[in-house]
Amino acid sequence: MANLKVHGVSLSPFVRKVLFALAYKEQPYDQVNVFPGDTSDEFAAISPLNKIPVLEDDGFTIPDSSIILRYLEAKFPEKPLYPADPQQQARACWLEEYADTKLTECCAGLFRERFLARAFFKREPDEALIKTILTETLPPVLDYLESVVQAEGFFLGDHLTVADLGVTSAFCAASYGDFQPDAKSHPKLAGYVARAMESPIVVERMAEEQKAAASLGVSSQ
Ligand SMILES: N[C@@H](CCC(=O)N[C@@H](CS)C(=O)NCC(=O)O)C(=O)O
Repeated sequence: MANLKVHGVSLSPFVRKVLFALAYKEQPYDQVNVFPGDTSDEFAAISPLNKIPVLEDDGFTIPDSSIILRYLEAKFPEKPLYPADPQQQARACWLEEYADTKLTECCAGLFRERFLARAFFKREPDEALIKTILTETLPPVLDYLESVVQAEGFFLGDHLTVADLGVTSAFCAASYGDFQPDAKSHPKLAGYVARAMESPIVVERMAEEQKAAASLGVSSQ
């Protein structure tokens, strides 16, 4: 049994971000399937904002995916996720934050309406909301990412950073909503997302998610 435990379901973009980091750092873990919105006293005690994920390490608990990534970096510094250069590090953290907020808002909306609506909530998708995301909310976000992503390699160039984990996790959510950036309008970003989705850690995680979703009764079939 692993000392590390991740509380949260795999389909959450923030849980996925942490699971990417654990896979990259080759750390075994156990997972406790806590759903978003868990209001139990037990969960509130380890997650004061009632959000997933929470990381548990031998009895120590810490919430929030970005803080968890910093903890993992401090505890397992091999294969760093943060550039040593202060400006590159700040950029990586900013892009992680941008992905966690603005990008995830759009991608999680597509995931919820195009996948979860029927598969989990047993309702019809909100087509008006999907249209607003695709035509109004998401395009400027894609424009911004296109202006900062590198044409080759990882998001910031030669090394994988927390920016990659945040951005890729959000686009994994969007992929459930059949969305990926268009190579005509956003060629660098489309190339980056295609490379990221083919990387072994992402391929393996998405395969695990299919199994996790089936076991949680979430299925598009
Ligand atoms: N900043 C947090 C955000 C976590 C978050 O919003 N998690 C969602 C699930 S994807 C959640 O638990 N929502 C429940 C709620 O807001 O009540 C992080 O990075 O971990």
